[in-house]
Amino acid sequence: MEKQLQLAIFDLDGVIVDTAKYHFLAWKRLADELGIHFTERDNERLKGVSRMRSLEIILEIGGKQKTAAEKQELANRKNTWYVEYIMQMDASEILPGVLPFLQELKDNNIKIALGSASKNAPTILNRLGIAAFFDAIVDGNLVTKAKPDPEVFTLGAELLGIAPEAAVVFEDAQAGIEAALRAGMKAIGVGSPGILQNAHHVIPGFESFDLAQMLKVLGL
Ligand code: B16
Ligand code: MG
Repeated sequence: MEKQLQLAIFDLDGVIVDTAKYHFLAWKRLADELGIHFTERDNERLKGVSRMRSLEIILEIGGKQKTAAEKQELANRKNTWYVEYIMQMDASEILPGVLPFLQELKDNNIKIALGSASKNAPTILNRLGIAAFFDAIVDGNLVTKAKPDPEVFTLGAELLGIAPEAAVVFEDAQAGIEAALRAGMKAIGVGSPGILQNAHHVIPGFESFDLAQMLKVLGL
């Protein structure tokens, strides 16, 4: 069993915790200052997307043009507010079933990695009190290429010396499922099967999901 599956890689936002609501509050505050009408529906387009690309999408929505220096300042301003929100987070925000699943993986000597676009990932894991579960943390500070590029997942496996075929990725975004498949890894979608069509399997969340089920749905 260990030979077939040695590593589980987790996306952060939408899989371990729902930070999208805090991203929305901070982007909304920035959009209001810029006189741009930005809705929760628009916010869906920002999930899994980098900070700078998210800003560019909002500017596109508002039909605004900014210089590179102005964009950097706006992205920094949003991030300052976002960090204020996430500093209030605690373990109660870990999505249901995640903690026992991480513990079960650890108890069974399956390595755990993070594969997230967020530059704030280490802060969030620390706030949630789960940083110690992770054998490798690959985030927006380490990789430059956004999902669906596989870099964020391949780097985690490389750091741990594990072959991609022995890794499974948990992802809530279609671009992340594609990245996992391009990396040659197994992909389990977290969310709706309608959206995450190419995944090997889709679960609604980690409640009532365990290692035995994971191996079964992956045919291992
Ligand atoms: P930051 P994930 C992503 O996290 C979020 O889904 C996305 O909305 C955000 O813009 C991105 O991280 C960058 O976050 O501004 O904190 O660097 O889903 O890849 O875990
Ligand atoms: Mg995500």
